[in-house]
Amino acid sequence: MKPLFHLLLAFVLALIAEARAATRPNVLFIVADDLNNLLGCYGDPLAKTPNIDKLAARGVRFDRAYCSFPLCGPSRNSFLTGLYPNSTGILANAQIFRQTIPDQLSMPQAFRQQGYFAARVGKLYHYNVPKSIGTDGHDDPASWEIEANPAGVDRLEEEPKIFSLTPGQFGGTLSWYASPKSDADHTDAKLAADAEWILERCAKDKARPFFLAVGFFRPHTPYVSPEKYFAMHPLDKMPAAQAFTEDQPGVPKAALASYKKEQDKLTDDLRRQARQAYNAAISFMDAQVGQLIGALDRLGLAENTIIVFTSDHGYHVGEHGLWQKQSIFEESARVPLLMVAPGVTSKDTVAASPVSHVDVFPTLAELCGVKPPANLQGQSLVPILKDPSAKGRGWALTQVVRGGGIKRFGASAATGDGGNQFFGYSLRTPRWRYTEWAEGKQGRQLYDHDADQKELTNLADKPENAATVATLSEQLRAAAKATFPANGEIPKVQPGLWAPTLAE
Ligand SMILES: [Ca+2]
Repeated sequence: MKPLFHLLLAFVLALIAEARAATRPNVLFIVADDLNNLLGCYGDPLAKTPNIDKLAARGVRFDRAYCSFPLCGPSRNSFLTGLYPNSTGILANAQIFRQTIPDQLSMPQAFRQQGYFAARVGKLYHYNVPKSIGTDGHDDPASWEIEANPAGVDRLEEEPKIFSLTPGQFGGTLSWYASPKSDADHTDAKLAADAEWILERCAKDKARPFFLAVGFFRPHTPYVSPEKYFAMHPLDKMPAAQAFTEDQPGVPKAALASYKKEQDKLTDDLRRQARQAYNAAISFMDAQVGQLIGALDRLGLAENTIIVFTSDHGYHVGEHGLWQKQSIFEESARVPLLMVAPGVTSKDTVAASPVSHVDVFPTLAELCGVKPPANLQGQSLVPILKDPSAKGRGWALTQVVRGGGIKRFGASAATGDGGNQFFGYSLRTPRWRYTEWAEGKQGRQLYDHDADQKELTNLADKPENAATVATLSEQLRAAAKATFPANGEIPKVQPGLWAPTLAE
């Protein structure tokens, strides 16, 4: 009798474990690199993004979602830990929070520790693009059980053919190439294929729910994609004069400090080409999102899988005379954010209240019954997912570092020996964007989004706005103060802690 009883007990326990696993939803977390909101579902008339648009229609599209810092490394360390950069201590690229707050649980690590299978395909923490493609980048091994780092022809063969504003440089410089090779030859398609391979195995073995994070490298420079995506965006349809520099006299110098001298080389023709290549890279990445969601549907996983799609930060394509990232104007601070949560979200809904990347971790934790670390700084978006008209916190804060030269700021900011460096903080409410540089000592900006969505008229110094500025300034300072850890100190990079070294 005894062995039979034990057998029966084991059987019942296995059934209970399986039932519990089945009730916990999977997570498919998709991040694009340097993608702004120039997408069909966000109303861009030039975008060709049918797959991302279809994904948006499956759930909630957050219309006002913002990164916490418009640069890869600081932003990714922030949303993967659910802490603002002032609490991760990561204010520059090429670092990982294990060097500053080594005991902090990352989002995928928390899921892992509580029964999830966590896997990474491509860029989740910081990578040097394109040089680190095919490596682990500045990854956190504790976050994942499996990592996949495929590299395609864009990294391995085509670099000598890429046009660049500064020849030979691709990662931080506007650069592009229409490749004669197929989708399948390129890195992002290989990522989608690897992710599909993992999904196939997850579909066969449902003992544990999964947290699959897929980080595409496009549309980050170099804008390399197959020729057919360039053909989808004819050059003569691309805007030439994208630089709206009329507003520059009314703007603090720090607001425009992400400007790069090499961008003076841009002619109208080159601006058209750059925009074509950026749009093409988005369309190529969109096709890979389609592959991924198609696999989820084909494998019968969609009904129990939460899907999140976002980008690490926004991106300028000429607004205010700026290109790329590291500004805290709307185009650089704003990110796409789509969430589909079966049984929670309704189809084709839009949430208008401002939300932040730091809200993603508490949201997924609540949806999946995962206990998050006690020091998370965001809000759960579950009430907004259920009712997209819900207000939530009602604002989002984005931060950037200035001073000491934008190229060099990273190293010293991270070690905390600030020098001449100062912060810019920008607060977004439903109506206003309000920005303070060095607590106002280096300037302020106020934009009324009800009247000026392109942020062309700085209202901060107009006497009639004094009361609005005072209210927003108080709100911004309280929000900024709450981005620090309890002891008020930005954690410093500690020598000897995990510091990934890469071949290049
Ligand atoms: Ca990025």
